[in-house]
Amino acid sequence: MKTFFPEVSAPIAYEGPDSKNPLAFKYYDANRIVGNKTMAEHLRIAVAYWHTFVGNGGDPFGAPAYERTWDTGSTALERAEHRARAAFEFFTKLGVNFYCFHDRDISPEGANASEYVKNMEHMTGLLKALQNDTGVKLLWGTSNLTANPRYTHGAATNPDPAVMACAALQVKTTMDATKELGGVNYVFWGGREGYETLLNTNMQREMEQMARFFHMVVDYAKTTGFTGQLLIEPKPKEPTKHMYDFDAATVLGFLRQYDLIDHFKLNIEANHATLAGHTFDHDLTIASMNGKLGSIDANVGDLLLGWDTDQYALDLETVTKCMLIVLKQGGLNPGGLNFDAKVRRGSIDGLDLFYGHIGSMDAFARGLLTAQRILDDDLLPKFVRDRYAGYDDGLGKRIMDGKESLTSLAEWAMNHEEPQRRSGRQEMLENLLQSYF
Ligand code: XLS
Ligand code: NI
Ligand code: NI
Repeated sequence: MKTFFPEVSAPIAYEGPDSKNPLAFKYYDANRIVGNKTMAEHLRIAVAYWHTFVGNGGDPFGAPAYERTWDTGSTALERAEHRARAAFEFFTKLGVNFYCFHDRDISPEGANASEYVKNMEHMTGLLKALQNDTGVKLLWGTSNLTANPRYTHGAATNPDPAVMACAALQVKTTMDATKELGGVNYVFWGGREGYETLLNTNMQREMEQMARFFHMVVDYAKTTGFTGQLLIEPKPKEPTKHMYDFDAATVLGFLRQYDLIDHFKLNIEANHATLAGHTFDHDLTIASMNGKLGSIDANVGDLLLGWDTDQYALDLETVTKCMLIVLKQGGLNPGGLNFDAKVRRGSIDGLDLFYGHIGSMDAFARGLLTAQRILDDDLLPKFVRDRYAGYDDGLGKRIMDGKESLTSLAEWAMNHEEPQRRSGRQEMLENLLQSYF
């Protein structure tokens, strides 16, 4: 049988922190028990089909830069088949259990709607067979509602309802495929759900359209018995200047306003959080404290560049803070860590795809181990708990129990000394965090 990654002959093995083998894991040890489950169960790592097998290294200044061994075949469908076989060879050799796709990543759009549906059915059949052969599972599916020029002014938020109908066809078809493949989540990222200028835009109507669309999605999932978790992935800008799903807090407000809050969770992407002017752990925390952190797009941006560079996350502090939040909420299942990341344009070999994933899998494994140690030691969490202890009893508890009023508190302040000031100990805590690395 043809192999697409001949440079990697055996599955990537765990060799431990002292290994200098670039094709080995130093920290990611799938079956190692951390706390109450294995590393693989904690991390639920997924490969992103689009960046890894479709991305061609092209950018606004240059043509495609990669020559992929799987990008061969006389028809688009044949090329899609080769790509699928390459993808499953990659998953197996890397040793990951999950993958994620957009409809257009796995299957050619075709010349019209019925060709689109036919191609999707064909490719779903092939992916199902490959899943059965390898045991690799689908973490989530999604529809690409950004690339086709018909979506220039939005999909569900387009002023033309005929465009919403096209989006409906894609979401219905992709959700059917996701269900058929046993996918446990379905993601919505609204890249063109937003606007460029209010001179031509009725924002209120567009938001109402988007809400209606999501209600139709919820109804469809119910009637077809798709039980996967529905997820919305916030992003503030790019490709559209103003995007409605700006960040976690904005999406939560939208879901509450339009009575959708019970049906969706969030898929938080690191690079999107930083584009919104937040840190990754800020948006993770907003989602998690609302019981809505469903899944994660694990990547990182470049703070010197102002766009979604989608790089493999390596920074230990960032990944540790992420895993702390995940551990504290008891895990991500059925979500996971989708590596929504790509190699740089100059990294032209298939082998580079392995290096990118290996490095970031190791980083998240270290992040997990470090976060578990931090929780076990209970020094950092205890500091935060103690900081709010005033609200655990006495005056603070009475306030939170609704037993005080503005008047009674004012009187309390009149009868007491100025509050004692306390240091936030930021530098001490930063040093403590460093001591774990
Ligand atoms: C783009 C998004 C996209 C989603 C899936 O910025 O990250 O890749 O994850 O549509
Ligand atoms: Ni993403
Ligand atoms: Ni992104």
